[in-house]
Amino acid sequence: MCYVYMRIFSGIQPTNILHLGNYLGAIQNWVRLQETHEALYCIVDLHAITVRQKPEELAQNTRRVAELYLACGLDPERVTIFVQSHVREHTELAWILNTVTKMGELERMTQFKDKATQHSENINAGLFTYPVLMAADILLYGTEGVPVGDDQKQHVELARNIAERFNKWFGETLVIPKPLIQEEGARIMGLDDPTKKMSKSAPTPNNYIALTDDAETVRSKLKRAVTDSGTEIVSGATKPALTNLLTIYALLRNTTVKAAESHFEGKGYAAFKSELADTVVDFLMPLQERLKKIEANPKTIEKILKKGAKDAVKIAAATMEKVRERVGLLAI
Ligand code: ATP
Ligand code: LTN
Repeated sequence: MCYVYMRIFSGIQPTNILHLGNYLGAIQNWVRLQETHEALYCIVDLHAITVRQKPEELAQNTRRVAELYLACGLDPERVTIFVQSHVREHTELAWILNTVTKMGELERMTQFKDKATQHSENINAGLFTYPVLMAADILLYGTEGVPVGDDQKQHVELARNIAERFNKWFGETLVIPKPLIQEEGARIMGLDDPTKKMSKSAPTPNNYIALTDDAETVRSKLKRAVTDSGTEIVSGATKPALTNLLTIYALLRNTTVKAAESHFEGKGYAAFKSELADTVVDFLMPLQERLKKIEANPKTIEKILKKGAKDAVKIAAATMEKVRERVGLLAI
């Protein structure tokens, strides 16, 4: 077998509980990639604070994301799992990269525009330079591939531009990364509004299925989920809601949307939604069982995060040494 062995890096913000969009758009791919790649998976707590967080909840959410990484199938023996703020080099490189990034580039970022609208009471400088910190995350590790959902493509492209400019100004230093985006599931839409992505900071929990939702909650959220006009269970440009629900069904059943459409031919919305709910529950229950076992052993997570930070620092510190020298910062 021919393996492409390259270093990959990705991260999730501990802003709330993870949802099916995070799993199908990102983590499911991360689990596959761990077999063939050298992977670092980060919990990006410094990104999370660009939106106000309750301090007592942030630490808890950070631990919870680490637990969910394991429950979803990431293997700490194979991959490096760590918390962004435990590796100080992220903020140091971000500062230097701020000086290589143009205001206009950041003004074009659609996530900034969305978040600035959502949080108009707190449009802070960190929210604006968020993509620079993300570029630092990626570039610190000589990352070649960044497995993310479609919404993050623009940020990874900016990281490429920043790296190219840095190399041009200071000489070949940083590896140019590529986004790794799966075709299906790259953008799971909200259950209450299929024109916007499923998001953990959506105004209502009816927007998403959290990985920790119990069976009853899943059924009730899917029952309420918006559908399109008509009676047939089919996907297509004029059927955004059904396309989304069929995609979730197909991805969890390891089948195609086409096959799912044939399966539901002649059946109504109620039958479809009920089978979809069974599918989601069958996926979530074993995951939640694993989560319970992981939660019962808090020391294990602490050990994994400590070891992860130690391994990450080794790579990050070496990159920073090179970067400092290239930029001309005095060494002592
Ligand atoms: P928020 O909405 O609070 O900004 P989020 O739900 O978008 O958060 P992130 O932490 O920003 O979650 O994203 C983690 C990963 O999950 C990223 O790779 C992102 O691309 C992916 N992702 C997030 N939402 C979706 C979605 N609806 N469909 C597919 N992938 C998604
Ligand atoms: N911005 C990303 C989270 C994130 C990330 C990263 C993803 C921060 N740093 C580095 C990949 C690589 C998001 O909002 N999903």
